[in-house]
Amino acid sequence: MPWREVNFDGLVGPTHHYGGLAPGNLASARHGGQVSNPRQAALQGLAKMRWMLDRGLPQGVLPPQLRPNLGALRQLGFQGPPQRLLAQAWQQEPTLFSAACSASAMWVANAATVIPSCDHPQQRCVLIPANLISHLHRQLEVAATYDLLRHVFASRDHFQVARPLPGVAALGDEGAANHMRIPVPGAGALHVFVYGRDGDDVTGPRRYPARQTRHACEALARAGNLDPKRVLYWQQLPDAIDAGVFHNDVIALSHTGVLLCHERAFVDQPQCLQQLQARAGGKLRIVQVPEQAISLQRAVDSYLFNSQLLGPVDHPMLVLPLEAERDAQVRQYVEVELRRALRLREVVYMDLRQSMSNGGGPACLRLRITLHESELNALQGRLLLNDERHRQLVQLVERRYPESLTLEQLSHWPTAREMMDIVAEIYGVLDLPTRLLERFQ
Ligand code: SUG
Repeated sequence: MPWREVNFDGLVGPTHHYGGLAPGNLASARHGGQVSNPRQAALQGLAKMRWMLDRGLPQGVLPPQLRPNLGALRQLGFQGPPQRLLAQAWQQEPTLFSAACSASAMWVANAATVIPSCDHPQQRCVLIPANLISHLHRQLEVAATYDLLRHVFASRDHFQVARPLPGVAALGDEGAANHMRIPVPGAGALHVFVYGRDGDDVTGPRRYPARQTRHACEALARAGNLDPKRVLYWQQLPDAIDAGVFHNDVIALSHTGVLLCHERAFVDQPQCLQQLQARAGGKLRIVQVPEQAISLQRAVDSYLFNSQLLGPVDHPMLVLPLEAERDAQVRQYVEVELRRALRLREVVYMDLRQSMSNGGGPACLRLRITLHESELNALQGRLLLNDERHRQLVQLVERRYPESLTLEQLSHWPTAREMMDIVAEIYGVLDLPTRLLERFQ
């Protein structure tokens, strides 16, 4: 098989904390201010990567970004040597300080939109970093993500790393979390782009922000040179956004030949699904979870849809968060209905509670990139995991990551510097140049 789907998971950074920074993301709001455990957070993510390796699935890793982001604090007007800069920012603007310390780059499903070379007329894999303009702490990821992707996917023969879309509200883009690439067995792939807002449209959500726009989706499809006949644009149901569906991957997921979604995910859903099936020549398995079986609210609270469908198309595996198992109604639905409807060979519930408390489930933590064998060989850095590299990362985390962290601790320069050193060590393990860290200084 020359093309393979590789899951690149974001390694949780040592400054992982609960900033309460993301309105509309209910878990983030609920846990804001709690004490975090960065070590456990990173180990939980690494355990998911280990599970993938044990099943022979290719698994990559993307490093955390350097935090606290001193460069961003300077840009925000704080001055002086690091100890003064950090102390002032913490005392005067704790929310800005939290944003500059956020480990949110771990949710790499928001890092970029990816169009693999098998879908591209010139056989180029296109990566478009998301502009993440909806929140400061997320927007601060963008420049470094761009630099990282430019380094890792440097080969011009294989890859094109585009610039993020211009950072204006009309072009809000949150990456792969709002894009479903659905390969149709024997007939190429279809691309569904999901948006929450279309221009000045007044039919959008009332309580919470819509993060992705239709204009952004259209620009992404153009940038990826996609054949318009293979692209669909769907609007998120405003009620779903208001119920906490801040990204499409909180309410729908796809795999080769499969779409699984809640009944109340999209505007004009019956027509959307009909059109999709027609474009696929009737070859898709589309499973809708009815409101009566699992309410929208239950779906958001359990993160049922923020799962990963993996492996063989006939009998895939499903990776869900532990929260889905803990809800008896959801578990029952998975074990009976989904096992049958998706012909699942294995169901596993992963403890990712440290990330989940910030609204980041299994699917948020990974960016899917379908790569040709020759592209895999062209990657720079040691980002593809094997037993040895996985072990190195686990040991590093166990040796250096803090077990408990409050934001205030990061306002002390020695602690902040220690966190920055840890990230530099991770770059060493992954064979990434430290020049990629310079823009934070
Ligand atoms: O953007 N949480 C992230 C979670 C991203 C989940 N990603 C996907 N669904 N693909 C967000 O809302 C919370 C950070 C804090 O509150 O400290 C946060 O940014």
